[in-house]
Amino acid sequence: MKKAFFISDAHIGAESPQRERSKAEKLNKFFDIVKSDGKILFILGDFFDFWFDHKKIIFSEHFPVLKKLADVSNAGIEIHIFGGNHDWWMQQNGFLGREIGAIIHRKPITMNIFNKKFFLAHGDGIAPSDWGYRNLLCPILRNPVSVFLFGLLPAEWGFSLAKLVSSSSKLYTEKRNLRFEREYEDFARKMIEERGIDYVIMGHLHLPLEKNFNKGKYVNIGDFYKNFTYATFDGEDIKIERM
Ligand SMILES: [Mn+2]
Repeated sequence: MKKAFFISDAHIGAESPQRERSKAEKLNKFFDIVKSDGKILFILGDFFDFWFDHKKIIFSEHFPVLKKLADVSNAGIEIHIFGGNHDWWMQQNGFLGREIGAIIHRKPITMNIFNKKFFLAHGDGIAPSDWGYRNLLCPILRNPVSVFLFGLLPAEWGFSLAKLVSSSSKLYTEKRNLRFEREYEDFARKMIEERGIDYVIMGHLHLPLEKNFNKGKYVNIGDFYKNFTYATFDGEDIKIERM
C-alpha cells in the first residue's frame, strides 16, 4: 500500500555549503522513496531555514529542492507544506502553491488520512510556558504591516537580515525545547483523550519521539539536518525512520 510521509525541520540553507550538499543528497534519496512508495507528503514546517514570497523572486539556495519537489508533485503525489516559525511567510498564491502545486498551511490542521484522524502541526507555540513567543514575538513578525515592510526591502538585504535572526533564534530555541518536551506530550495526550485524535504529529523540537497512549499515539518526527528522521504511515502504524 502507498504510504503517507512526514518530514520537517530540514532548515535548508542554514548550514555550511558542504553540509547543505550532504543534506541535499539525503533529501534526494528521501524524495525518491516518496516518489515510489508515497501517496501523500506532509512537510511539517521549518523545511526551509527561511521563506518569503516575493512576487518575482525565489532564493537560489532553494532551487535544488524546489526542482525535486516539482518532480514529486508531477509524479502525482499530493504535497502539503506547513509554515513553521522559520518559514511561516509562505502563501497559497506564492511560489510553492502556484508552481509546485502544494497545499499551504499556516496553522495546525486535523485531517483524516487512510481513515485515521490526525492532528498535524509544526509545533511552535504549543508549550503553555512559551507564552512570550505566542504573545509577543509572533504578533510582531506575522503582522501584515511588518510583512509588507519586509517585502519592500531589496530581496538580498531582506534575506541576509532574516538569516541573521534565524541563526540566533535556532540556537535559543533548541536549548529551550528540551524543557518543553513534557508539555508537548501533555498537549498530545489531551488531543487524543479529549478530542478523539488517533495520531498527533509534530516537529519543531528536533527530538524524534514516539509515545503511545491508550487510544492513540504522539510522534515527533525529529528533524532532517541533525537526526535525518522522518515518519511514514501505511494505514496500520506510524513509525519514525532514519535516512
Ligand atoms: Mn520550528
